[in-house]
Amino acid sequence: MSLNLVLRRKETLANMCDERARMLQDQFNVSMNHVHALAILISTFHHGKKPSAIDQGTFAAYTARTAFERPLISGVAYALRVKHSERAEFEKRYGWVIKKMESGDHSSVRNEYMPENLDPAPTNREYAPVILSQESVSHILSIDMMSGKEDCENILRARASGKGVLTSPFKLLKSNHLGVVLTFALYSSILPPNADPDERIRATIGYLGASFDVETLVEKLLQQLASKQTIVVKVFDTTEPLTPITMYGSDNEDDTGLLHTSSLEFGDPFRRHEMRCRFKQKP
Ligand code: WA2
Repeated sequence: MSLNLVLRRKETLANMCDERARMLQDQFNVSMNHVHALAILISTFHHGKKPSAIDQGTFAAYTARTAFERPLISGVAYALRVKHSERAEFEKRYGWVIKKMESGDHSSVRNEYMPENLDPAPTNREYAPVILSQESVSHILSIDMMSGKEDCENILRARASGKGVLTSPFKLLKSNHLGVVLTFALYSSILPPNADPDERIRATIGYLGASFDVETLVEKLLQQLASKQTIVVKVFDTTEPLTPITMYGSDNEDDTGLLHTSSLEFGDPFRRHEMRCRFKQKP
């Protein structure tokens, strides 16, 4: 192959990869901004009004009608912070028991993710039961999100930082698809931007979360470009550079030589991500 052809091929791959990375990053960022706005909506109309102006019905209707604003998100949900001393009162008021998240593989029929099949959350210092959810993720209603490893880590990091934070890729409940969860903490008062972590933790009243179904929604996004025959796209969480975690794409593909890596910025400075693209066929 002539040098000229190699260079042209390399440039084509770089352009295609950068274009896809930019599209994904843009859709990620608009989705994240809209989830942030939903957190403010709950703060204003649920916590800020007595009685609350939002219940499960209005939240489900509003989030369904605004789903187009969050193209990569399969569902949003709101979990309340409940201290152990408030648990009995909370369960009486809502008329249900705080449930424990089932761990491991939940793809089988036995593990069909219905809140009524779940065990009560074991005693803990505090809980984060889901009280409002988009219909698409109603299977997490009443579940204590602090009983799931990835969700719990996200909750702790979100409330100490005051920023939107992301989990590393993991299998989401029910769908069993690879994805990540985005979490924003809600506070009892408007905190100054420089509030310290302890002050933030003390003022925390709840957590707004969104699940990015990366497996399904990135596939849909890439299909719009109709180039699946040409290149293979993968997305990695490279927070630990020596052990990248696959976020999108299958692991075994032929090595066709050329590889292009495009940077991705998903807005959580604690995590690194990148897109890697290859041609499907050798020239
Ligand atoms: N939402 C949807 N599916 C999930 C999930 C989740 N978390 N975790 C595992 N599968 C209510 O951070 C608070 C949403 C978590 C928020």
